[in-house]
Amino acid sequence: MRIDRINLYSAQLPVKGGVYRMASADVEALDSTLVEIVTDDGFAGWGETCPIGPVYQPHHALGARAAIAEIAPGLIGSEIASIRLLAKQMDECLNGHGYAKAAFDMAFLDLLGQKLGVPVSTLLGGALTDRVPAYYSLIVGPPDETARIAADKVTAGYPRLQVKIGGRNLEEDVAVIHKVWEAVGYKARIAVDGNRGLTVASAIHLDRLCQAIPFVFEQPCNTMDEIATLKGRVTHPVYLDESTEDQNAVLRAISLGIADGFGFKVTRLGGLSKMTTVRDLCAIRSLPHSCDDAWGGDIIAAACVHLAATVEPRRMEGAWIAQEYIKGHFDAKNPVVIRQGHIAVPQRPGLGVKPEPGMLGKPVAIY
Ligand code: 0XW
Ligand code: MG
Repeated sequence: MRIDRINLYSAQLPVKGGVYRMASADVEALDSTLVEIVTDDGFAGWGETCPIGPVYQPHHALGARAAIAEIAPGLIGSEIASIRLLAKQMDECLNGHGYAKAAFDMAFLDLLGQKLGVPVSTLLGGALTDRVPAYYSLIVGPPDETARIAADKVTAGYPRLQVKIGGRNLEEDVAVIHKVWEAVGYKARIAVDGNRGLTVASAIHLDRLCQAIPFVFEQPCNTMDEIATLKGRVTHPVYLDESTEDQNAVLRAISLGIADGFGFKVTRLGGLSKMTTVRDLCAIRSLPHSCDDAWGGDIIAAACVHLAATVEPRRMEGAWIAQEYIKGHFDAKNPVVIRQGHIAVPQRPGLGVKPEPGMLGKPVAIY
């Protein structure tokens, strides 16, 4: 099974409802990048990377495609057998750019799974469940409306809610947290996500003003150093998300003892294969985490769910997929869907999803 051709596609994903609002940015449409690896024995493997705009992380759509252009020619003719060898080959073509390499890593695993007749979750060590919990992300919004949506989502079956805050006055952020708690109470676990938007001082005030509400405080401040200063000064558990830019950042946060859990994103960490390492580090220290990505269609959704299925359920914070905020699916026959707040793990070989032929239009590049 050798790589014969690589097709590169771009897909526009408008945000359902108009805008997705976070402290760090408002986004209205996302530009997703997909790779299709075609092999000499007639298989096609898919990968995807979809930064949520150019300012959320040091990632952007054109950057992903430029990195792929640097790597793809060097992969033609390679055998799909050892994922580690393929990773080494990618590193020999381009330093860094894990979020672009992640799309290839997904496609390699998709191909290997199809060839061996096993789902990707098996290649990642094996599934512990056939259904993973999802969580709903409530965008930065007015307190009453946010609380109403929160209650609806709990009724719909979501076991966890993420409440976005930041980028506005403290009073509104505190009010939103109280209102959501009054609306859902213990019926859902709550994460309050600052998306890097608070100062250390605001984070400390918010923590005290919401003292009795059990939530985890996700990425309140911009840098890992700022977050490190919160240790011992806030009472809510602190989770890192955007600061964990690579495996080393995760290792550092765990060894410094400054993270009580994580929001992990598959592409940011360099792909599913690299995610298995941080998954296992978290297992050693009993640290909970999610399995998310910044955005994306069915390919990224499937990747997150396969990985989530391999995490010990008591530490699984949920898989976030963009389904609630995008229209339709790349794979209408076998879509990755949230039902009653949970997602069935694809059981077909490989990722178990394929964009319908022709739906992505012509490739933007062929290697
Ligand atoms: C909820 N998410 C996983 C989706 C958006 O990219 C933001 C992100 C987060 O937790 O920050
Ligand atoms: Mg987050």
